[in-house]
Amino acid sequence: MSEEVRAYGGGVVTEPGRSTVIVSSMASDSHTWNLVYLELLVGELGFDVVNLGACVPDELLESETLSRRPEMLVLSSVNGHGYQDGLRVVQRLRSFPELRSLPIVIGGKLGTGGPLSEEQTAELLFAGFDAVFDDQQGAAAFRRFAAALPGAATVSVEGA
Ligand code: B12
Repeated sequence: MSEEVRAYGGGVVTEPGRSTVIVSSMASDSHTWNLVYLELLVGELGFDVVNLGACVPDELLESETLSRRPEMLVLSSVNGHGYQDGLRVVQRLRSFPELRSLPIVIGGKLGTGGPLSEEQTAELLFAGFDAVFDDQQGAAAFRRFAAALPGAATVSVEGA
């Protein structure tokens, strides 16, 4: 039987047989519409989406990711602390052997001084992210990345 639960800042939408993607904020960030946007975008690509909501403690992010074994973890931050939160969180996640090969990406407004520098982006990648989607890039690069995952539906991402 399929399950469908939607809640403000913490929705779960599942259908049998589809791969799951976790969308989440990090501990410092209370913004929520970015997460709603991502939930819809990732859902359009054919995934079930678990939206953990805003201000997610590191421990909850770890336990949800370990127990749900998603196809991808998408982190979003827009409050300017995404660079610091992301560095901490991805290193913690990658310390679990089960999560070493999980695709983990981050996007949004990640720094307080506009777009991240090349050095900051490289640091996030070196710390364990598979991709960094700072706001300047728009959604097209992210859609291409997600659409290439094995569980994605066959959808056109041209012009996204
Ligand atoms: C509404 C809002 C709030 C509300 C949030 C309510 C809620 N329930 O969400 C409240 C009042 C709580 C709030 C608080 C704060 N806010 Co505020 N907020 C906004 C505002 C006006 C709109 C955000 C929004 O909902 N946008 C709509 C969603 C759909 O779009 P989005 O968030 O921009 O996300 C887009 C992209 O970033 C991208 N994206 C995001 N994540 C990801 C991830 C991936 C993987 C990808 C591909 C793309 C992606 O896609 C989205 C769609 O295009 C913005 C300014 C603005 N006009 O954008 C400031 C803004 C985000 N806030 C800001 C700040 C500074 C704060 C506070 C720190 C203010 C303060 N001093 O207290 C606090 C932080 C609280 C916290 N602990 O996080 C700054 C952040 C600046 C920065 N990054 O350097 C902004 C940009 C305002 C500004 N120009 O200074 N805020």
